[in-house]
Amino acid sequence: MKTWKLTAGSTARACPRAALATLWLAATLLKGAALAAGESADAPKTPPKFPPPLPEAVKRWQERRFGMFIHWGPVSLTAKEISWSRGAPTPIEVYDGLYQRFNPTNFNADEWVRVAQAGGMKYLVLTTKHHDGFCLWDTKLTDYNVMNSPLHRDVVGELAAACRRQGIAFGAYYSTCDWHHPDFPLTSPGGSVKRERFDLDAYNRYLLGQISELITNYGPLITLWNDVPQSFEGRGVNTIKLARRLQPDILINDRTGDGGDYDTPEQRIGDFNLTRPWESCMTISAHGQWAWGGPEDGVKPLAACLEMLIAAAGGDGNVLLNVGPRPDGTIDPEQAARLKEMGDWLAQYGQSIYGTRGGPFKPGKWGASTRQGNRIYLHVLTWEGDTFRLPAIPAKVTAARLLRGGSLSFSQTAAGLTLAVPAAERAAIDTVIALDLDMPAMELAPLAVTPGGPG
Ligand code: JFZ
Repeated sequence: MKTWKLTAGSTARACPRAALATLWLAATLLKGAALAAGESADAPKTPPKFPPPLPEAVKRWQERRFGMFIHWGPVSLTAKEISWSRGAPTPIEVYDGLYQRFNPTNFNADEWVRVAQAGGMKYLVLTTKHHDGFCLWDTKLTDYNVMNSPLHRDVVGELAAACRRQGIAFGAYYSTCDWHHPDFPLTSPGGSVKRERFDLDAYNRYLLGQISELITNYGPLITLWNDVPQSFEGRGVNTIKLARRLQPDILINDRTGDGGDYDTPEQRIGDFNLTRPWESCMTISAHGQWAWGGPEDGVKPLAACLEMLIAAAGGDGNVLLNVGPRPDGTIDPEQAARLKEMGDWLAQYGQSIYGTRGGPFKPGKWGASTRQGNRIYLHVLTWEGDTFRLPAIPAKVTAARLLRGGSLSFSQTAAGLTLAVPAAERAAIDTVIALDLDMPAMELAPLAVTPGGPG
């Protein structure tokens, strides 16, 4: 059980984010200890508190594999982190007044979607409301929204429509906690300050009302992406029930206060898991910032970006890669250019990512494997010599080839598989090899590849 409560201790005041992270980690460790102590899969199952997702909805979402996360709002005017900079370094009154200057006249939803498409991304998730409480849509439930900024345009509505026009799925990030809302128990900085007066039931009604607006006015949504359910344990079930009632095929992430349909490892790639769906959320920013970080923020190298996607697909997970658009409404050309490079790679190798499942060879330093039909795709990232060895599989490999062409030698014995690709034939980042089998690749049990890389 994850706990999201914050104690208003001195550490929390000095560095709320770090304190929050520590609590999160402690909860995760406790959970691990409980599992080790025998609370295993065999333990009597408590009935699920909410209806499960539709399996076909999970499957369609997994097949997309790669999505664009967008963190945006008036905070982009400061180049500081969204919500976490409210209170420190930006004084609360200053932060809360930013929307009065929020006039990103170059915002063009179709252009954002084009950037996502060029990056090979198949869905898009926008921060409709982050922890700072500002709403990017025409909500009837608060005046603290984009219609009252000089922009005076429904950003969520325009983006949802552009996604529909261009055939990409749209999802809504909606922060569970709200450090601006007077009924929410915690406020800035970082949710570390407890309000004297609050009304969590009233806030929960507000949250449900807003989620209802988002699904009804801008749906169908591929996902409802809740975040940081401080004080919300036991209430998430209401969110999930409402969302499922309004849209039976919606997916809901695990940050509602009561879990959800998929896990969301943050700023790291999830572990290999074929049973529990997951999606890693990652920043393209070199400094790990979610919102616009200014012209010096920089982007991660192409190799790092592709390796995220390859390791995630190999572990059977998705990647939601974040951009932070600028205060003028455009996506930073440096971020867009990196995405275009990823899209160019996917245009060549997409068949080894989209619509595949992870395994059977578990991901590691060596690389990763994906599979579909009677085929395994090997993504070899690290070579130690020309030869590459893999453990034996109970299937006959009928053909082996380099996906982009070129020569490859291959043999299969009872001991395993041996592949050799001369250095000149290897790709700079990822050498993709297709192995055709005499049976469905999903029937193969997962296998670890020797640490340090085979060969
Ligand atoms: C959360 C947000 O706070 C962040 O701004 C961003 O939106 C990201 C996708 O999600 O990040 C978190 C959530 C929880 C912790 C740390 C960062 N935590 O509990 O330590």
